Amino acid sequence: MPHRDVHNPLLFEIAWEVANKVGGIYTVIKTKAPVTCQEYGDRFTLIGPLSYKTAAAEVEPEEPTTPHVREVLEGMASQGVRYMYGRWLIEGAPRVLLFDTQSVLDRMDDWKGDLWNVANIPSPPNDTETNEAILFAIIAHFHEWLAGIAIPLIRKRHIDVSTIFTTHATLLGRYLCAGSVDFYNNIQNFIVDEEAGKRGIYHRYCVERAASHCSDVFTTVSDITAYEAEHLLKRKPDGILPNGINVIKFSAMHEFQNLHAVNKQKIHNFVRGHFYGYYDFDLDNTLYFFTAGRYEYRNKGVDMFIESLARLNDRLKACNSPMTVVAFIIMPAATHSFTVEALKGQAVTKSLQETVKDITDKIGQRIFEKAARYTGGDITGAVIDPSELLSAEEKVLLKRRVIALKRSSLPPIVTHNMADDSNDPILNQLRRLQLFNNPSDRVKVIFHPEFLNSNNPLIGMDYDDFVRGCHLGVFPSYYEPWGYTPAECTVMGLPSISTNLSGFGCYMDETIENPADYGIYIVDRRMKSVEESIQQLANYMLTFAQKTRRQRINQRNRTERLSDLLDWKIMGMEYVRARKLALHRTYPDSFSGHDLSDLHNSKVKLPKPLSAPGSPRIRGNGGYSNTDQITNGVADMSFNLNNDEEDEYPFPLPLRRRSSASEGD
Ligand code: G6P
Ligand code: 1S3
Repeated sequence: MPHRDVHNPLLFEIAWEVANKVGGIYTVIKTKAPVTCQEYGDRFTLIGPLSYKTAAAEVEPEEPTTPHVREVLEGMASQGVRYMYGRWLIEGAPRVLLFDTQSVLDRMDDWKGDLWNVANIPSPPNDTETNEAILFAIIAHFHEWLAGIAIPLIRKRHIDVSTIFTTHATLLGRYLCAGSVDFYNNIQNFIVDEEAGKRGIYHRYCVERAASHCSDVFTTVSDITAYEAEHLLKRKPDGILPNGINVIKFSAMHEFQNLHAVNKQKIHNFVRGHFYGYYDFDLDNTLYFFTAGRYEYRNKGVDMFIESLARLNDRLKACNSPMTVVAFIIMPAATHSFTVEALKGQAVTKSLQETVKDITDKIGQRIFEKAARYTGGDITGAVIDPSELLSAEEKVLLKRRVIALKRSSLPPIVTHNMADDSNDPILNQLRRLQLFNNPSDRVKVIFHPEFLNSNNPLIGMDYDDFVRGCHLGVFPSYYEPWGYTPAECTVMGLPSISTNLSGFGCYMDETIENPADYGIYIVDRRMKSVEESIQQLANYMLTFAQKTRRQRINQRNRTERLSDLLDWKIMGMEYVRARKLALHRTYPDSFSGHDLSDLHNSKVKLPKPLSAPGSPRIRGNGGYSNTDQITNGVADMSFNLNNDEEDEYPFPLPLRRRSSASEGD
């Protein structure tokens, strides 16, 4: 038995999305890995399920170097457990251990019995997701109910391990919000067992609730989800572990602005094709707004986005605005294929472009020949006679291309043939509000029911590039424990709209004196009626649409400056605290003499810098050091305004210090 060293513990972090992309938790695990690797080195291992489809590309297999890990794994292998051990091919190259749950299928009934006998958690036979989770569970820092099954068993069997459970949402909260209940105003009143039972998720709820109660430290990702957990899981979280992100800093500020311009051109190309025949608006006065994410119509606030777009359309028309807003909705749904109409638009526009290029090349060649042969007389007549610029053949070709651009139908509001077109909530709302891409509309809409990638024949761009090319991300979520989409916008220097029902929105609101100055707009969905929130969202979009280009450029600079605030170098400190607290609770004798309250108030050391500091500075020395003070998870930051960038009035206000009180109630 290896000697227990609580001051240099081994850390295992367990989640269903380790090297296995399903949703937002994959981003948490992957982007946080570099800071955790830096802190724990070889003592850190991530544990997840083995998906042969993705693991081959994500993991480089290697032998375990630590003797007791090797021993344990050999013991498991001898009992038929299949696994893959190696380095995850991401920044930080953490060690990963992926288990093939199918290899222990024959033991499922034993373990289900165990779960019932030891922890009184039921598990019905036909819930495959729960069954897989039962085959998988192990030790230490667990993310979500799917990974948390081991926690009650560890507790009941007094296994010598310190456990943390982080929930990134609650099962019941997500279900309740997706329905038509007034969730936040009734949160105290739900009879949780009954609500879970009605939705067929009672056994899953039991796992989640047991994991939250049996863990040494229970955490979630935001105050709003902590509030939800307190009422629905009946344990108040010990702390909040907000989600960070990996910030890529360009050496020059203009670099990300250039990327915006380059990627905007690519979106322009798609828009020219999509609106062919009705492409009568000025791209120089066109703004690209978008929303993206999993298709949770109400939870992700798409309903509110569309409603507000209709209001924006009316208001832009009413004030005779020269601006056009093209609003993209990127949310995967069941589809059959791209529509012929959408593909045709790109094809005919491309043909026109190629023909024009061909003809202009030839015209250039002809002018050159004539100019080179010029021997005297009227230069204009001899060299650049306009009537001779185009040959008869070229004129015909050009006419054919232009005629091909004619169409009898309006530019489509959706790019794909939907599997269930007539019941699709997004399409039905667009129809009800008559957002049909009429020429008179100042707001055009494009629903792209598939995630983006660079091989896409319509918008051939990866998601990040698409975001960079847009002007504003709009995420008016009703249920959003954190919300990576607006955070990703921020680090790419793109203004965004979120809500005070999203973890990200609340965090920014608590942290920044006046978030809108930085391009962080937060819709109030807590204290306002639905109608008022819709109006507020429409107002934000209108105000944004009325900005000059210069103002937009300035605002993007400010938004980008916030990125260090979201960096794992800062956010990761909360994980450090949670681990300390867990160790204190599990092994109090090893920490005698240390005041536990210290964990909340003391100076916590930051790991060594991973890269050069960005513009929001840790006050005092302009860079991270081991002695920088972190208070309540947010560095004591000041903004360096003495830089070369031009900024306009009002100058950004100082960051607000985060209060220790939760705003969740
Ligand atoms: C970036 C580029 C500028 C360009 C601007 C367009 O800042 O560096 O050259 O003019 O984007 O901004 P807009 O908000 O109009 O897309
Ligand atoms: C959850 O993923 P979701 O989109 O289902 O976890 C994410 C990571 O913590 C979080 O950003 C998101 O709000 C949650 O909802």
